[in-house]
Amino acid sequence: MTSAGHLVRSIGAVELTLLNAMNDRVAETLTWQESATSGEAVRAALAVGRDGADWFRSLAGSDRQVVFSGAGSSYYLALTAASAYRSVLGSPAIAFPPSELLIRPRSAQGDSAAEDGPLVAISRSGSTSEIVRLVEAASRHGRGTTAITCRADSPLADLADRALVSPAGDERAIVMTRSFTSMLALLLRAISGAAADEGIAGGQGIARDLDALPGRWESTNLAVAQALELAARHWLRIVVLGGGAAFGIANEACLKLTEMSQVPANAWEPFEFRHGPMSVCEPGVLVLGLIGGEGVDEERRVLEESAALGATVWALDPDALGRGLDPVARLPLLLPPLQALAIGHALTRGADPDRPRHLSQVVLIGA
Ligand code: F1P
Repeated sequence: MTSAGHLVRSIGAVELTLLNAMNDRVAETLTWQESATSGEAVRAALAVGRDGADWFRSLAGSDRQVVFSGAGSSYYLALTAASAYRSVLGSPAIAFPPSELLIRPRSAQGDSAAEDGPLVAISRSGSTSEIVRLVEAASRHGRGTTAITCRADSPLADLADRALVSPAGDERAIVMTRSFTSMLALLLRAISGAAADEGIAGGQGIARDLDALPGRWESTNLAVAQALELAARHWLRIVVLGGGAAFGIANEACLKLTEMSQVPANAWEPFEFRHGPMSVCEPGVLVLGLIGGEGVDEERRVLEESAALGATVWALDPDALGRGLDPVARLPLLLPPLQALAIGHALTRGADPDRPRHLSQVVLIGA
Protein backbone atom coordinates (compact mmCIF):
# COMPACT_ATOMS: atom_id res chain seq x y z
CA MET A 1 0.00 0.00 0.00
CA THR A 2 1.34 3.44 -0.88
CA SER A 3 2.20 5.73 1.98
CA ALA A 4 3.39 9.30 1.50
CA GLY A 5 6.80 8.66 3.11
CA HIS A 6 7.39 5.54 1.01
CA LEU A 7 6.51 7.44 -2.14
CA VAL A 8 8.98 10.23 -1.47
CA ARG A 9 11.75 7.66 -0.84
CA SER A 10 10.88 5.58 -3.90
CA ILE A 11 10.97 8.36 -6.50
CA GLY A 12 14.16 7.89 -8.47
CA ALA A 13 15.85 10.42 -10.80
CA VAL A 14 13.87 9.43 -13.92
CA GLU A 15 10.52 9.48 -12.17
CA LEU A 16 11.36 12.79 -10.54
CA THR A 17 11.96 14.39 -13.95
CA LEU A 18 8.62 13.07 -15.17
CA LEU A 19 6.94 14.28 -12.01
CA ASN A 20 8.42 17.76 -12.41
CA ALA A 21 7.16 17.87 -15.99
CA MET A 22 3.72 16.80 -14.78
CA ASN A 23 3.78 19.45 -12.04
CA ASP A 24 4.55 22.16 -14.61
CA ARG A 25 1.77 21.10 -16.95
CA VAL A 26 -0.77 20.85 -14.14
CA ALA A 27 0.30 24.25 -12.77
CA GLU A 28 -0.42 25.82 -16.16
CA THR A 29 -4.08 24.79 -16.14
CA LEU A 30 -6.72 27.27 -15.04
CA THR A 31 -8.51 24.42 -13.27
CA TRP A 32 -5.52 23.72 -11.01
CA GLN A 33 -4.80 27.42 -10.47
CA GLU A 34 -8.32 27.74 -9.06
CA SER A 35 -8.07 24.52 -7.04
CA ALA A 36 -4.76 25.72 -5.58
CA THR A 37 -6.49 28.73 -4.01
CA SER A 38 -9.02 26.58 -2.16
CA GLY A 39 -7.43 27.23 1.25
CA GLU A 40 -8.27 30.93 1.12
CA ALA A 41 -11.73 30.22 -0.28
CA VAL A 42 -12.33 27.78 2.58
CA ARG A 43 -11.28 30.41 5.13
CA ALA A 44 -13.84 32.89 3.73
CA ALA A 45 -16.55 30.22 3.43
CA LEU A 46 -16.11 29.12 7.05
CA ALA A 47 -16.97 32.65 8.20
CA VAL A 48 -20.22 32.48 6.21
CA GLY A 49 -20.91 29.00 7.58
CA ARG A 50 -20.54 30.30 11.14
CA ASP A 51 -23.17 32.96 10.41
CA GLY A 52 -25.43 30.40 8.72
CA ALA A 53 -25.57 28.10 11.72
CA ASP A 54 -28.74 29.79 13.02
CA TRP A 55 -30.78 28.62 10.01
CA PHE A 56 -29.69 25.01 10.44
CA ARG A 57 -30.26 25.40 14.17
CA SER A 58 -33.88 26.32 13.57
CA LEU A 59 -34.27 22.89 11.94
CA ALA A 60 -32.34 20.90 14.55
CA GLY A 61 -34.58 18.76 16.68
CA SER A 62 -37.43 19.15 14.20
CA ASP A 63 -38.66 15.94 12.62
CA ARG A 64 -39.23 17.64 9.28
CA GLN A 65 -37.05 16.06 6.65
CA VAL A 66 -34.57 18.47 5.09
CA VAL A 67 -33.97 17.96 1.38
CA PHE A 68 -30.52 18.75 0.00
CA SER A 69 -30.34 19.05 -3.78
CA GLY A 70 -27.89 19.97 -6.52
CA ALA A 71 -26.82 18.77 -9.97
CA GLY A 72 -23.47 17.29 -11.00
CA SER A 73 -20.76 18.07 -8.45
CA SER A 74 -23.36 19.98 -6.44
CA TYR A 75 -25.36 16.73 -6.12
CA TYR A 76 -22.35 15.00 -4.56
CA LEU A 77 -22.04 17.97 -2.23
CA ALA A 78 -25.70 17.44 -1.34
CA LEU A 79 -25.06 13.74 -0.59
CA THR A 80 -22.20 14.63 1.78
CA ALA A 81 -24.11 17.47 3.44
CA ALA A 82 -27.20 15.31 4.02
CA SER A 83 -25.09 12.55 5.58
CA ALA A 84 -23.31 15.08 7.83
CA TYR A 85 -26.66 16.64 8.74
CA ARG A 86 -28.03 13.26 9.83
CA SER A 87 -24.95 12.17 11.74
CA VAL A 88 -24.07 15.49 13.38
CA LEU A 89 -27.56 16.88 14.10
CA GLY A 90 -29.31 13.51 14.40
CA SER A 91 -32.21 14.79 12.27
CA PRO A 92 -33.69 13.41 9.04
CA ALA A 93 -32.33 14.58 5.70
CA ILE A 94 -32.13 13.21 2.16
CA ALA A 95 -30.26 14.21 -0.98
CA PHE A 96 -31.53 13.97 -4.55
CA PRO A 97 -30.72 15.63 -7.86
CA PRO A 98 -33.27 18.38 -8.65
CA SER A 99 -34.46 16.54 -11.76
CA GLU A 100 -35.58 13.55 -9.67
CA LEU A 101 -37.42 15.79 -7.20
CA LEU A 102 -39.20 17.54 -10.09
CA ILE A 103 -40.01 14.51 -12.24
CA ARG A 104 -40.48 11.74 -9.63
CA PRO A 105 -41.10 13.51 -6.30
CA ARG A 106 -42.98 10.57 -4.80
CA SER A 107 -40.21 8.15 -5.70
CA ALA A 108 -37.73 10.44 -3.93
CA GLN A 109 -39.76 11.49 -0.93
CA GLY A 110 -42.84 9.28 -0.62
CA ASP A 111 -45.73 11.00 1.15
CA SER A 112 -43.47 13.74 2.49
CA ALA A 113 -43.20 15.06 -1.11
CA ALA A 114 -46.49 16.84 -0.41
CA GLU A 115 -45.24 18.36 2.83
CA ASP A 116 -43.47 21.65 3.29
CA GLY A 117 -40.06 20.34 4.38
CA PRO A 118 -37.18 22.77 3.92
CA LEU A 119 -35.00 22.68 0.83
CA VAL A 120 -31.25 23.39 0.67
CA ALA A 121 -30.43 24.07 -2.99
CA ILE A 122 -26.74 23.92 -3.94
CA SER A 123 -25.29 25.37 -7.13
CA ARG A 124 -21.97 27.06 -7.93
CA SER A 125 -23.53 29.17 -10.68
CA GLY A 126 -26.98 29.55 -9.16
CA SER A 127 -28.30 29.27 -12.73
CA THR A 128 -28.55 25.53 -13.52
CA SER A 129 -32.04 25.05 -14.99
CA GLU A 130 -33.23 22.15 -12.84
CA ILE A 131 -32.20 23.65 -9.49
CA VAL A 132 -33.79 27.01 -10.35
CA ARG A 133 -37.03 25.25 -11.33
CA LEU A 134 -36.99 23.20 -8.13
CA VAL A 135 -36.65 26.32 -5.96
CA GLU A 136 -39.42 28.03 -7.94
CA ALA A 137 -41.71 25.04 -7.31
CA ALA A 138 -40.72 24.82 -3.63
CA SER A 139 -41.42 28.53 -3.12
CA ARG A 140 -44.87 28.16 -4.74
CA HIS A 141 -45.64 25.47 -2.13
CA GLY A 142 -44.42 27.69 0.71
CA ARG A 143 -41.40 25.57 1.55
CA GLY A 144 -38.47 27.32 3.21
CA THR A 145 -35.57 27.51 0.76
CA THR A 146 -31.89 28.16 1.28
CA ALA A 147 -29.37 28.61 -1.53
CA ILE A 148 -25.75 27.56 -1.16
CA THR A 149 -23.91 29.17 -4.06
CA CYS A 150 -20.83 31.07 -5.19
CA ARG A 151 -22.81 33.78 -7.00
CA ALA A 152 -24.79 36.27 -4.94
CA ASP A 153 -26.08 37.76 -8.16
CA SER A 154 -27.84 34.67 -9.52
CA PRO A 155 -31.43 33.49 -10.09
CA LEU A 156 -31.05 30.94 -7.28
CA ALA A 157 -29.83 33.49 -4.73
CA ASP A 158 -32.69 35.81 -5.75
CA LEU A 159 -35.38 33.16 -5.48
CA ALA A 160 -34.36 31.49 -2.20
CA ASP A 161 -35.50 32.77 1.18
CA ARG A 162 -31.90 32.90 2.22
CA ALA A 163 -28.59 32.64 0.35
CA LEU A 164 -25.30 31.57 1.91
CA VAL A 165 -22.60 32.58 -0.56
CA SER A 166 -19.03 31.27 -0.68
CA PRO A 167 -17.41 34.66 -1.31
CA ALA A 168 -14.12 33.46 -2.84
CA GLY A 169 -15.37 30.17 -4.29
CA ASP A 170 -16.49 31.16 -7.78
CA GLU A 171 -14.54 29.97 -10.81
CA ARG A 172 -13.95 30.55 -14.51
CA ALA A 173 -13.02 26.90 -15.17
CA ILE A 174 -15.68 24.51 -16.41
CA VAL A 175 -15.28 21.86 -13.73
CA MET A 176 -15.79 22.64 -10.07
CA THR A 177 -12.79 22.64 -7.71
CA ARG A 178 -12.51 25.37 -5.07
CA SER A 179 -16.24 26.09 -5.39
CA PHE A 180 -16.91 22.50 -4.28
CA THR A 181 -14.34 22.57 -1.47
CA SER A 182 -15.45 25.95 -0.13
CA MET A 183 -19.19 25.21 -0.29
CA LEU A 184 -18.44 21.91 1.48
CA ALA A 185 -16.64 23.77 4.30
CA LEU A 186 -19.50 26.29 4.48
CA LEU A 187 -22.17 23.59 4.79
CA LEU A 188 -20.25 21.52 7.33
CA ARG A 189 -19.53 24.62 9.44
CA ALA A 190 -23.19 25.69 9.43
CA ILE A 191 -24.34 22.17 10.36
CA SER A 192 -21.77 21.66 13.11
CA GLY A 193 -22.30 25.21 14.41
CA ALA A 194 -26.01 24.47 14.74
CA ALA A 195 -25.22 21.27 16.63
CA ALA A 196 -22.83 23.15 18.93
CA ASP A 197 -25.46 25.82 19.63
CA GLU A 198 -27.99 23.10 20.44
CA GLY A 199 -25.53 21.43 22.81
CA ILE A 200 -25.49 18.28 20.66
CA ALA A 201 -22.48 16.10 21.53
CA GLY A 202 -19.63 16.42 19.05
CA GLY A 203 -20.88 19.59 17.34
CA GLN A 204 -18.42 21.90 19.03
CA GLY A 205 -15.42 19.66 18.27
CA ILE A 206 -16.31 19.41 14.58
CA ALA A 207 -16.81 23.19 14.35
CA ARG A 208 -13.45 23.76 16.04
CA ASP A 209 -11.70 21.30 13.71
CA LEU A 210 -13.25 22.97 10.66
CA ASP A 211 -12.04 26.37 11.88
CA ALA A 212 -8.52 24.90 12.03
CA LEU A 213 -8.53 23.83 8.35
CA PRO A 214 -7.04 27.00 6.79
CA GLY A 215 -4.03 26.66 9.09
CA ARG A 216 -3.57 23.05 7.96
CA TRP A 217 -4.09 23.58 4.26
CA GLU A 218 -0.39 23.26 3.41
CA SER A 219 -0.48 19.76 4.84
CA THR A 220 -2.24 18.72 1.60
CA ASN A 221 0.96 19.37 -0.40
CA LEU A 222 2.49 15.95 0.14
CA ALA A 223 -0.73 14.18 -0.86
CA VAL A 224 -0.97 16.44 -3.93
CA ALA A 225 2.59 15.40 -4.92
CA GLN A 226 1.59 11.78 -4.41
CA ALA A 227 -1.53 12.32 -6.55
CA LEU A 228 0.54 13.77 -9.38
CA GLU A 229 2.88 10.79 -9.33
CA LEU A 230 -0.09 8.45 -9.60
CA ALA A 231 -1.70 10.70 -12.24
CA ALA A 232 1.29 10.21 -14.54
CA ARG A 233 0.63 6.47 -14.89
CA HIS A 234 -1.82 4.90 -17.33
CA TRP A 235 -4.71 3.33 -15.42
CA LEU A 236 -7.24 0.90 -16.83
CA ARG A 237 -9.73 1.98 -14.21
CA ILE A 238 -9.88 3.97 -10.98
CA VAL A 239 -12.04 3.01 -8.00
CA VAL A 240 -12.75 5.37 -5.10
CA LEU A 241 -14.07 3.98 -1.82
CA GLY A 242 -15.75 6.07 0.88
CA GLY A 243 -18.54 5.53 3.38
CA GLY A 244 -20.96 7.89 5.17
CA ALA A 245 -20.25 11.53 4.39
CA ALA A 246 -17.17 10.43 2.39
CA PHE A 247 -19.39 8.62 -0.14
CA GLY A 248 -20.33 11.94 -1.76
CA ILE A 249 -16.64 12.86 -1.92
CA ALA A 250 -15.80 9.50 -3.51
CA ASN A 251 -18.46 10.14 -6.17
CA GLU A 252 -17.15 13.65 -6.75
CA ALA A 253 -13.62 12.25 -7.27
CA CYS A 254 -15.02 9.85 -9.89
CA LEU A 255 -16.95 12.64 -11.61
CA LYS A 256 -13.78 14.77 -11.80
CA LEU A 257 -11.86 11.84 -13.29
CA THR A 258 -14.59 10.92 -15.74
CA GLU A 259 -15.48 14.40 -16.98
CA MET A 260 -11.86 15.50 -17.49
CA SER A 261 -10.18 12.30 -18.73
CA GLN A 262 -12.97 9.75 -19.47
CA VAL A 263 -11.06 7.08 -17.50
CA PRO A 264 -13.55 4.49 -16.20
CA ALA A 265 -14.10 5.40 -12.53
CA ASN A 266 -16.57 4.13 -9.94
CA ALA A 267 -17.35 4.93 -6.31
CA TRP A 268 -18.50 2.43 -3.72
CA GLU A 269 -18.89 2.24 0.02
CA PRO A 270 -15.79 0.23 1.08
CA PHE A 271 -17.59 -2.96 2.05
CA GLU A 272 -19.88 -2.83 -0.98
CA PHE A 273 -16.75 -3.13 -3.09
CA ARG A 274 -16.29 -6.64 -1.72
CA HIS A 275 -19.72 -7.70 -2.99
CA GLY A 276 -18.80 -8.14 -6.63
CA PRO A 277 -17.04 -5.00 -7.89
CA MET A 278 -13.76 -6.22 -6.40
CA SER A 279 -13.51 -8.48 -9.46
CA VAL A 280 -12.08 -5.47 -11.34
CA CYS A 281 -8.89 -5.68 -9.23
CA GLU A 282 -5.80 -6.47 -11.28
CA PRO A 283 -2.54 -4.72 -12.15
CA GLY A 284 -3.34 -1.38 -13.81
CA VAL A 285 -6.31 -0.66 -11.52
CA LEU A 286 -5.98 2.09 -8.90
CA VAL A 287 -8.09 1.81 -5.73
CA LEU A 288 -8.33 4.92 -3.52
CA GLY A 289 -9.59 4.64 0.02
CA LEU A 290 -11.16 7.73 1.61
CA ILE A 291 -11.18 6.10 5.01
CA GLY A 292 -11.03 7.33 8.58
CA GLY A 293 -13.12 7.29 11.74
CA GLU A 294 -15.65 4.54 12.41
CA GLY A 295 -14.78 1.21 10.81
CA VAL A 296 -11.37 2.36 9.58
CA ASP A 297 -9.56 -0.86 10.55
CA GLU A 298 -12.08 -3.11 8.79
CA GLU A 299 -12.10 -0.81 5.75
CA ARG A 300 -8.32 -0.84 5.61
CA ARG A 301 -8.55 -4.60 5.19
CA VAL A 302 -10.65 -4.09 2.04
CA LEU A 303 -7.77 -2.04 0.66
CA GLU A 304 -5.29 -4.73 1.66
CA GLU A 305 -7.40 -7.36 -0.14
CA SER A 306 -7.48 -5.13 -3.24
CA ALA A 307 -3.67 -4.82 -3.13
CA ALA A 308 -3.33 -8.60 -2.78
CA LEU A 309 -5.43 -8.96 -5.95
CA GLY A 310 -2.94 -6.83 -7.90
CA ALA A 311 -4.47 -3.34 -7.68
CA THR A 312 -2.40 -0.32 -6.70
CA VAL A 313 -3.88 1.08 -3.51
CA TRP A 314 -3.74 4.62 -2.15
CA ALA A 315 -5.15 5.25 1.31
CA LEU A 316 -6.13 8.86 1.98
CA ASP A 317 -6.55 8.04 5.65
CA PRO A 318 -5.85 10.23 8.70
CA ASP A 319 -2.16 9.18 8.60
CA ALA A 320 -1.97 10.81 5.15
CA LEU A 321 -4.21 13.83 5.77
CA GLY A 322 -5.93 15.51 8.71
CA ARG A 323 -4.45 13.52 11.57
CA GLY A 324 -6.35 14.16 14.79
CA LEU A 325 -9.29 15.90 13.08
CA ASP A 326 -12.87 14.71 13.28
CA PRO A 327 -13.60 12.45 10.24
CA VAL A 328 -16.29 14.85 8.96
CA ALA A 329 -14.17 17.97 9.51
CA ARG A 330 -11.19 16.54 7.59
CA LEU A 331 -13.21 15.94 4.40
CA PRO A 332 -12.37 19.30 2.71
CA LEU A 333 -8.66 18.41 2.94
CA LEU A 334 -9.26 15.41 0.65
CA LEU A 335 -10.25 17.55 -2.31
CA PRO A 336 -6.90 19.07 -3.43
CA PRO A 337 -5.20 15.67 -3.98
CA LEU A 338 -8.31 14.22 -5.63
CA GLN A 339 -8.55 17.22 -7.96
CA ALA A 340 -4.79 17.04 -8.70
CA LEU A 341 -5.16 13.36 -9.60
CA ALA A 342 -8.00 14.10 -12.01
CA ILE A 343 -6.30 17.10 -13.66
CA GLY A 344 -2.97 15.28 -13.97
CA HIS A 345 -4.56 12.10 -15.29
CA ALA A 346 -6.46 14.05 -17.94
CA LEU A 347 -3.11 15.38 -19.18
CA THR A 348 -1.63 11.86 -19.14
CA ARG A 349 -4.51 10.67 -21.32
CA GLY A 350 -4.03 13.55 -23.75
CA ALA A 351 -7.12 15.49 -22.65
CA ASP A 352 -7.28 19.18 -21.77
CA PRO A 353 -8.64 19.57 -18.22
CA ASP A 354 -9.68 23.15 -18.99
CA ARG A 355 -11.79 21.99 -21.93
CA PRO A 356 -13.57 18.78 -20.91
CA ARG A 357 -15.44 17.42 -23.88
CA HIS A 358 -19.22 17.70 -24.19
CA LEU A 359 -19.45 19.94 -21.10
CA SER A 360 -20.30 23.57 -20.47
CA GLN A 361 -19.84 25.53 -17.24
CA VAL A 362 -23.58 25.87 -16.69
CA VAL A 363 -26.19 23.46 -17.99
CA LEU A 364 -29.21 25.44 -19.19
CA ILE A 365 -31.96 23.19 -20.51
CA GLY A 366 -33.70 24.62 -23.52
CA ALA A 367 -30.97 27.25 -24.02
C1 F1P B 1 -23.55 21.92 -11.87
C2 F1P B 1 -22.68 21.28 -12.94
C3 F1P B 1 -21.21 21.20 -12.53
C4 F1P B 1 -20.34 20.68 -13.65
C5 F1P B 1 -20.56 21.46 -14.96
C6 F1P B 1 -22.03 21.58 -15.27
O1 F1P B 1 -23.31 23.28 -11.79
O2 F1P B 1 -23.18 19.99 -13.19
O3 F1P B 1 -21.06 20.33 -11.43
O4 F1P B 1 -18.96 20.78 -13.29
O5 F1P B 1 -19.96 22.70 -14.89
O6 F1P B 1 -22.79 22.04 -14.14
P1 F1P B 1 -23.90 24.21 -10.65
O7 F1P B 1 -25.39 24.03 -10.60
O8 F1P B 1 -23.26 23.82 -9.37
O9 F1P B 1 -23.52 25.59 -11.12
